[in-house]
Amino acid sequence: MPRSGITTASYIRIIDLEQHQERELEEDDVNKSWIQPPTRDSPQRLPSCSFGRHMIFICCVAAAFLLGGFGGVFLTTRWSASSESKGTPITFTSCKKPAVRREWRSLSRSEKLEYIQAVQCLRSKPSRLGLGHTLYDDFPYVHIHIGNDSHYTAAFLAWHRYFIHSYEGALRKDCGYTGHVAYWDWSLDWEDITQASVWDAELGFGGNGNKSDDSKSIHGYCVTSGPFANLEVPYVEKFSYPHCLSRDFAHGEDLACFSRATSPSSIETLLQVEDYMAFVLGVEDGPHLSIPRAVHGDFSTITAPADPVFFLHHTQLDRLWWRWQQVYPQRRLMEYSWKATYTKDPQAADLDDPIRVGGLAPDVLVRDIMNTESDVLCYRY
Ligand SMILES: [Cu+2]
Repeated sequence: MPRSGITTASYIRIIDLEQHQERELEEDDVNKSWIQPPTRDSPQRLPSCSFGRHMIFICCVAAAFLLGGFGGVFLTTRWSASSESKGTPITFTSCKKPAVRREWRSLSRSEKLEYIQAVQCLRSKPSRLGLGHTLYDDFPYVHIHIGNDSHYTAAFLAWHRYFIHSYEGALRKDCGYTGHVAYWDWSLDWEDITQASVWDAELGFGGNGNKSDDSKSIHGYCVTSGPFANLEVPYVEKFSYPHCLSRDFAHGEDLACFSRATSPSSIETLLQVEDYMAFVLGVEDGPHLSIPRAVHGDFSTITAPADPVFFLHHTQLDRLWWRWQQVYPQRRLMEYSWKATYTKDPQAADLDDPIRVGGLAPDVLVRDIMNTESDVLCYRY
């Protein structure tokens, strides 16, 4: 019997948390995934650089680039309710000395070890949501149950900004970490992201899945080296499916294809985008998806925060947004438009929309976190 993976999906017994019963993982469950990774069994590993419905968004981004020169307002007219009509950026009073988030490889040996130990510590703390898993597991849980609605909406960057902040809060308050979350600048590794220092077995998060390990995995193989070796992950998306932390690095053409969106020139192009919606889409469909597609395993599911590298990846995406905002801070620190949620008939996004992280941290409004140097956040890059 095949072990795991999409083509073998019908063999996986899962606990459906919504139906409260055990059943088989069906193809349809997997099709809800926002990555839809292939398996090693599929004849064609991935359609090379084209991804079904995501192509629509890529086309939107391309259109935005084109329209930019002629007044990109056309694209956002329907969703333009909130951004500039709400006036100038708010001045914050209590953020006097913002924390500076740093790139992973700039951390000293002891700083890296302190970060890794704090992440491991989350596994020894009870769920803040009162669920039967650890504080570590609260994050993938909240990402699938709440954060998923932010994908392909105005809230994508904002929701994840606050989600990372909540994670940093847990590392510091629950696990005594004295530093700040770090980012992985994959544009420095884009020629082979599988060789990046974040995968180090001692001063990183472990490397590729181990093909000779037979334990239950998802979309890859168990990570058996490093500080997160044989880490037990309770969920795959909304389902109970205890398995090991899994990865299966892409290689060859696939890897080259995925890595393109993380190259320095791609990032520079992205930072030139004028319009907020086009920028968010460009980040989400570009580098945001590249890394999960290259890593596979848990990272390629919506419970991706089960892989600790998720947070370094998303902090880098947050840094891109910060850099984009810093180009025209007066305007962009309050620029927020498009649709509010990923539903059939969504409302226009508004700066007064709530950001909820299910009790991991207090609810806030989008306007509270647009500026990283707000009283709520207080950090910079
Ligand atoms: Cu997400």
